[in-house]
Amino acid sequence: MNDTLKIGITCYPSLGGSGVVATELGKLLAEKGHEVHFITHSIPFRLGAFHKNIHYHEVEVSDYYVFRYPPYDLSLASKMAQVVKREKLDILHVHYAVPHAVCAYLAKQMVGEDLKIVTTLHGTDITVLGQDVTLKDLIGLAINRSDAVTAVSADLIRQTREALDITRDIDLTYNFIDKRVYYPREVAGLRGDFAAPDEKILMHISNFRPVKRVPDVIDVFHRVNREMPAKLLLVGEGPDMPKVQSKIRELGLEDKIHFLGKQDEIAQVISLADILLLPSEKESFGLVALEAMACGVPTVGSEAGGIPELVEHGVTGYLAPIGDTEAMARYAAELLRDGSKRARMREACLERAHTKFCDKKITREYEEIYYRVLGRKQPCAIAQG
Ligand code: GMT
Repeated sequence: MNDTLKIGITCYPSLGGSGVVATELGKLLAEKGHEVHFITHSIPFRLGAFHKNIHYHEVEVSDYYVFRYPPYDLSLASKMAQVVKREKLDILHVHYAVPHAVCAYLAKQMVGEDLKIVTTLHGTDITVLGQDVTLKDLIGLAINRSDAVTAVSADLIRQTREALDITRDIDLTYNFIDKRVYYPREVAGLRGDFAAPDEKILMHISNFRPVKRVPDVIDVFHRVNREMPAKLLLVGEGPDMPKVQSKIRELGLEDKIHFLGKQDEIAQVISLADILLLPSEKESFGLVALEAMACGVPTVGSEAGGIPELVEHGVTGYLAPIGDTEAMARYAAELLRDGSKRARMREACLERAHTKFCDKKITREYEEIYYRVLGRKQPCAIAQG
């Protein structure tokens, strides 16, 4: 029997941290010799270079004129079943419950019990959609029928139990970053493009959805800027952009804030910052804070969801209650004034990112789950790899 596995991965390929983590996991699994099959509607944006163990299967959706809405979920379930049968996959690992875990359940009905399903919960699939009466029971079904369920923070496990009345085991598997990509970059030359030598740089990166509370970012920056020369760099875009722009105009901060839009080279961009701001209202994990941590940049943000499991208050950043922009600004200003504290935090950030959230460690945790649900013994070489 071959020791390595054949793993299908489904995720949102074109947006969000869940897609990033799923793609990075697939790449690391492939590097370890597993055969990885992405089953998605487009090529995951972080997939990068060709790798012999990585395959991509595009989900095509019927546009038959009778359908008012193209039946993506049904096409995905059928595609999953086809790929499982043809490629003899052992596992389908789906990221984000809706619709992926539901589709995987349907695919399993088509191919039989030998197929094992691992579902990873990422955030609003539980904290928002789990409250939606039109989806709640379906999400509960998909979670209960998965062979293993993982969540990216202990807080998300707690919320899953509460929102959906789930009692089954859920494994905690934190998100991770690829340390070959996320490390402090040399950007001294670039800093001058955005800030004068005496100015501090604060940064926010998100999809500008209401849950991110980007107006709070502006408020925190406004308070910090009253105390010291500073610039704010905003990375990303999304629905709250008009609200954010009008708040900036209202406060007369146009000259102090740069919009960088969507960026690919996140490690390089984050390395420009002295502090990352993350005042979210919901955040099951907050991958961007881990990306910043791995680049040596502390986060000042809210205590929402899983953020306190990632950012250790007073050690790798500072956290305040959701909406308490005054406290966040106070913490940010204190840290920006104190160079030696920033240097200590930077070291603590690097240490924490590379130990607790180490890519190799977390890939091994997922592999252990795969072998467990398959009832197979994990080969030593893979466990130690
Ligand atoms: O749940 C979402 O709104 C989107 C999702 C995503 O695809 O980025 O974000 C969630 O998953 C990320 C990866 O695990 C986490 O880092 C984010 O904290 C989480 N977002 C929320 O909980 C709002």
